[in-house]
Formats: sequence, C-alpha cells, structure tokens
Amino acid sequence: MSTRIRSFEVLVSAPSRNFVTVRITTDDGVVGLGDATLNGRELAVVAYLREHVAALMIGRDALRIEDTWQFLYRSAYWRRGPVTMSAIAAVDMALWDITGRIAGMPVYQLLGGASRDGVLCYAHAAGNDLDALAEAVRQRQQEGFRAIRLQVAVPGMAAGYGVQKGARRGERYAYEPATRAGLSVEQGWDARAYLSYLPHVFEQMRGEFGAGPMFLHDAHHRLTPIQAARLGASLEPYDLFWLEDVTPVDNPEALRLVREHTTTPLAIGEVLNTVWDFRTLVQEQLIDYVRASVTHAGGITHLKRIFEFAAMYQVKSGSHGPTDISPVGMAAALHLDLAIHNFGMQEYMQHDPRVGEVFRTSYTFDDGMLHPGDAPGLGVDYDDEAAAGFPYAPAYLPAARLADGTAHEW
Ligand code: CS2
Ligand code: MG
Repeated sequence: MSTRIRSFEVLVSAPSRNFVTVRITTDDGVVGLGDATLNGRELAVVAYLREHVAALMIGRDALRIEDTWQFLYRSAYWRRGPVTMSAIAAVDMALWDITGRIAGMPVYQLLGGASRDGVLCYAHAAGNDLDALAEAVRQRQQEGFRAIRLQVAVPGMAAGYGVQKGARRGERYAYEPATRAGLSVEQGWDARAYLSYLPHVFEQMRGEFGAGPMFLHDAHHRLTPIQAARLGASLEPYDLFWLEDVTPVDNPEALRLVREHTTTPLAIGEVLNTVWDFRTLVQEQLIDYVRASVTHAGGITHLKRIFEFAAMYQVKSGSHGPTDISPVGMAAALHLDLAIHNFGMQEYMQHDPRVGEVFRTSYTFDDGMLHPGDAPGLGVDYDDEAAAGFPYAPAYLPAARLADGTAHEW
C-alpha cells in the first residue's frame, strides 16, 4: 500500500456560484476532496494552491495530516490571512477524506466518534416586509427547521443584508450575496433606522410564532460597539439563540462594552481564521459561539483546535455554513460538529439544486437535524463531467455606503 500523494489538482466550477475544490490522489488511487472557496476572491486561493502548494505536496505521505498542516502553516513564513488559511484548509480536508476512505470509516469516527445523534442546524428566512418574513418562517418550519435566522428589509433603506431584493412570496429562498453582474453592487446603510426597527420585527415574530422556535439574527459587522450594545439589550425580551457579528471583529476588545450591556448571546468569527484570532474573545468570554468555518480557518485540524480552546471557556461552536462553503466544506463541518463535545449550532443555508449535480453528498437532513452520513471519508464525490458545464464567472460581494457616500462595512 502506498499512501504517497501522486497528484494535486485545483478544480474550479460554478454550479450557480463559484467553488474551488482541491483533489488529492494517492499512488494507490485513493481520492480526497477539500474546499478552498473564498467568496469574491476565489482565484487568489487557486493561484496560492497551484503555484505554491501543489509541488510541495507531491510525494508526501497523505496520512501525515498534522505534520502537513504544521508544515504548510510554518513553511510559508507569512502567516494567517484568509487566502493562506483557506488553502491550508482544503489540503487538510482532502487528507482527512483520504484517511477515512483508507480506514473505511466516516471522518467523524476518526475524530473520536459521535458525541450526539445529529447536528442541530438553522435555516435562513428573509423578507422584504414582515408578512413576507412570516411566510418564509412558516415555510422553514414546514421543512422541519427548529432554528431560523431572521433578516428583513428595513423601511427606508434600499437594500438590507440577507434579503433577496425583489423576491416574490413563496419562491425558493435564494439569497446569494455575491453577484455576477459587473462589479460590487452598492447598498445603503442606516444604523438608526435599523436599530429602531429590529425590536419591532422580533416582537411581531414572537407574537406570531410563540416562544417555541429558536430565532437568530446577523448584524453583519455593521454597528459601532455602543450601537451593538443597544441592539443586544433591545432584543433581550425576544430570546434570541444568538445575535451575530454585531461589530467589526478587528477590535475584539470592543465586545467588552457590548457584553456589559446585554445578556443576548453573541456569536462572532466567520471572517477570522486562526485560534490566535479568538484569544481575547474566548478567554474573556466575550462571545458565546465561535462562528469560524472549516473552509476559512485551516480545515478540520485547525477548527477542531479552535473549538477545543473555546470549550475550556464554555464557549460553543457555531460553524459558518453559507452557500459559499461548498458541499465538501459542509460535510467536513458536519463530521466535526458530530464529534466535538461543545457543539452549539450549525448554519445550513441550502445550496441551489445545480450544486448537487457537481457535488454528490451523503449528508442528510431530517427533523431540523443534519447528519454527515456513514460513507467512508467525508462522503462527497465530485463529478468532472457535470462541472465542465459550469465554468467560473467572476462574482463580487456587495459593498455598503452611508447616505453621504462614506464607505461602510457591508
Ligand atoms: C453570512 C455569510 O452566513 C452568514 O452568516 O454572514 O453569508 C456571509 O455574508 C458570506 O459568507 C460572505 O461570503
Ligand atoms: Mg454571518
């Protein structure tokens, strides 16, 4: 048996949106997949992998997962950052996949086995007004979701984060922030309008749906610390499961002020990519959920490290799972979710049906819970023929500006 790496491919396809996938093959023909999708900056990771990682991988032992992670992290000399950490993540996932396939076991078994029966996940519901939002919540409940993220257009603001503009009632929720239409679409932002509207939104939704469903909300890094504190306090009566990304996370100390003013649980971290980024947030217990993703935070090996660090401070996991995490990344997250002890919640923003033509998955959804399945490895296969029909197309995330034209966090 030879577990040496024979080939290292970087695949780019766009079944409805762009995905970057690493495929590693051993001498014996065992194949592993990893997700390297970095929304809006995909080709930077492709170049990093093709030009700077591929040659280093050929001939290495695919079973040396930890050593490969440390080697890629340390040998680059230039550390961290989303491009490097997504590249390392994809290699790491592919090696776990290979190891699982060789062992004949799903990856969660290699991570210590299942700590729970299934993985609680939340869906997205959004609307251009409160009636449309309520209808979206009803739909998600009918599909079986017990936890739902609520986003709504704010009256007076042209576009809101998480809301598909011009969406018709009842049509499939297809909010996809990156657009292929030219360069970044610009959206307005008005914190005063948002802050006064949001409590009313949650009051209405609790009134309509009662205390049962778990509700979440994402502020998408748009508030100042004191605004964030006010939002958290004003939403306390509505019992949010978590309030996400209230302020830009460049300054983790800002969360101290937010924490002083509210008991609404806080989740942060989808733009962070190493355990060191979480030091202040976790050690000072400034957050309740770590939102890092397996795809942008160094793969299974490193996200496990982040979650275990968080566990020492009673902080739980809240794996990022938007559509820009490919099915390979989703599967990797699910194996980890099932295995760790301090699991909190998994985001599940379902992919467009075309994604399933390229990525054949074995994870399942039933009664509000996901399960990674028991296929060996990660349980995902890549269909080259189908992928050829979906070529890469540049896409950009939106940008935000204040009414006077000042650039703002989107
Ligand atoms: C979002 C993401 O899912 C989330 O919580 O914040 O959809 C985010 O906007 C995208 O990952 C950006 O690519
Ligand atoms: Mg988010």
